[in-house]
Amino acid sequence: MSLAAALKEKVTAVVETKKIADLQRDTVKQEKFLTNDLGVKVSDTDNWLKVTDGTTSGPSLLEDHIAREKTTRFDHERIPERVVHARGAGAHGYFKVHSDAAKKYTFAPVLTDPSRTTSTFVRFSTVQGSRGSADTVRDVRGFAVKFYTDEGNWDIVGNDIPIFFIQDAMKFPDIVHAVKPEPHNEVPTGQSAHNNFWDFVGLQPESAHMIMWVMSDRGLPRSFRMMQGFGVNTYTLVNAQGERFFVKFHWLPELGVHSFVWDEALKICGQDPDFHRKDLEEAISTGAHPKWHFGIQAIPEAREHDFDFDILDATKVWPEELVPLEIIGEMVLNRTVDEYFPEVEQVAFCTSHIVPGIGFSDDPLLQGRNFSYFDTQISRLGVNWQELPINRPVCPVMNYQRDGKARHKIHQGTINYWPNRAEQFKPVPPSQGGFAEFPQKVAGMKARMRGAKFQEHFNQAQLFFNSLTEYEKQHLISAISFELSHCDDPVVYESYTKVLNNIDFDLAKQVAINVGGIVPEKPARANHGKSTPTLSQLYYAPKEPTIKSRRIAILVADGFDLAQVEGLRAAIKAGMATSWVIGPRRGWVYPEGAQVGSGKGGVWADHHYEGQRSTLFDAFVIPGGRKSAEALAENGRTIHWIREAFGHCKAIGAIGEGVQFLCQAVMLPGIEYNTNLNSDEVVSSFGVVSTGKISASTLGADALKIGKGE
Ligand code: HDE
Repeated sequence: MSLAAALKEKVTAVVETKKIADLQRDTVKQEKFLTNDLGVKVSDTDNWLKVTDGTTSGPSLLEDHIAREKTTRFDHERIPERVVHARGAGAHGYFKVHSDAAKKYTFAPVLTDPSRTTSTFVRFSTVQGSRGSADTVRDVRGFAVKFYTDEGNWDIVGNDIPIFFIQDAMKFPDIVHAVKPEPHNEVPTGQSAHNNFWDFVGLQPESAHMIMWVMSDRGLPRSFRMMQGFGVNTYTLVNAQGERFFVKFHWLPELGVHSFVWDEALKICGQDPDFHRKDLEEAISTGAHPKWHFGIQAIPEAREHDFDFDILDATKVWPEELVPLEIIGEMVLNRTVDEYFPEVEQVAFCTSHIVPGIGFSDDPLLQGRNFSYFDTQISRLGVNWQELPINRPVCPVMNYQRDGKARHKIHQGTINYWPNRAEQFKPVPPSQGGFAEFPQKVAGMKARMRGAKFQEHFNQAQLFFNSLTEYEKQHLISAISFELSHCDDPVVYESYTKVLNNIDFDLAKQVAINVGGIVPEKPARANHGKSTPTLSQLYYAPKEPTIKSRRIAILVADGFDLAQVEGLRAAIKAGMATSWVIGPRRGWVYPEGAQVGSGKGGVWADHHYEGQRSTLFDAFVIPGGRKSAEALAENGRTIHWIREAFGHCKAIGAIGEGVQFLCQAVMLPGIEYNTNLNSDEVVSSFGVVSTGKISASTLGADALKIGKGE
């Protein structure tokens, strides 16, 4: 089914969750006629009311209330974009826990009742770019989840990276000003490659660990569906016995963690700036519903100080050897939005949205966030933003908060205060579900300070770098070199080399050489040599290789082998991937034996060779058919498709005469080809190849899967 057809079908799709049912209240049932905003039928929406002598048009009349309404509404269509995370995409889904295993940590039913299905809405985003910026830039990705629980809304406003740039919320305006476009010329868009950002992080070494992550392949996710998600901050859970635990929340993608190589990501920014947004829509609409496992790391209150880092410091991970990750549930996204603005643009997340059984910690970043999100929503959406359809809870809301701009609710009765003689909506004791703070003992002096363990910034940056594979390290070195090469102030790139020298001597040396910095003579600090497997993204490759939801291009010209193409498409469909025929024109392409232009007996090519680029697909197959292979070999653009895909380590398969074209295109005579694979085997081998994105030099011949003509 085409994407357009799949989206149409969704209009009548089954309502699955409470939130979707709730949204139906505001979903417009389409009528056949046009009205103004007040329901008066409109006879002409194309011509402003004018004075005319019957042949010429005279001045337009202010009196035209229909034209004025249309124009005024248009003039006010925009709201302020989010100050960060302006560019995003969203989808609906549901969350379930596998058992009541988390009861030892919390009494929150959303985390402990396996009979429940909780509606969720997720918004993914980039951080730096404005609303119209490209999807595939190097950046952190937002991963914000709203749970519409029966006890009220709970938000985990997280990222795809487990740590953050700064330790204290008071530094947030500074880091954001530094990374955003520079004030004098509003440059650059969607990039951190500029003087101000690297100046700031050079002077703020607490960001060193986060820089390692963003400059690694994590900064270039292949898809929102192939990213981990993290709550980042330290939250708390409280169980029925009143015991408290510090926790970190994790999302693990079913499809594994995968990234672009930098060259692909750069090109896609221009070739298809909406790549991630469309990828999410395509996967959900074609039935490959994105899924994440949900896990928690928990530390009992009594062990808070047992670690050599502060567990409330958001620039540190909790290594899984020290604090194991327990998988307790899963989330599936199964519905695209109906309309972007009321759902994705108006959704408002707040870290302060929690439900009984879940609590905050003294993490100084979280404490500031708890103030900032509510505040920012007032500026974006007005004080009654909680009433917007996408934000309102699925359980009753009853209180004495009233009025304000754009109030929707109408309360009956004479009372809008508490206490009142009628005892309307009474406070609920904790034993009956009322929220109560954990009775935490607090003593101390007021001071602007950070804890002693907050002063150490490089141990975990080193741990991360040491844990990467060789090719991941190379990618990271190239990324920092790219960024610092875009900084033209020597003070900036020279000082960042000094920061890197605290992490790894070779890393610092290589970057300094690449960007014209001062090459260090000795390490500023010894490398502790420790590593841990869970930090490399290769660790998250799916246990069973899969091609699910991958985009596979079949490159043909007239004269291709029809049986092979049909076999390939069936095998691709069976693996829940999508196949795309790329041909000399969009329209019918004819197999061996058929007359070109006869209008039947061919396959429909989805795109012309110039209509797409290799970067937009995960794998490629060239079927047999002598004439088809010869025509492909004579075309510069199709040769480029294959060479570029090979350079990006994509899986490439060929069958029959297609093998000859492939060998010619990549011009690598030393490669040993496996010529004994049939269509099914070629397609299933793609899963193996696509589990790790590694550089061409290290992957080499494995990227080529070549089959015989079956
Ligand atoms: Fe945010 N952040 N943030 N942030 N953040 C916003 O809220 C803020 C931080 C994150 O899809 C804003 O609604 C402060 C960490 C996501 O709608 C704002 C601090 C993490 C989103 C804000 C942080 C995030 C935001 C802007 C430091 C990862 C997009 C618009 C103390 C855990 C949510 C808005 C969406 C958005 C403030 C740091 C994630 C201004 C003060 C750490 C995913 O309120």
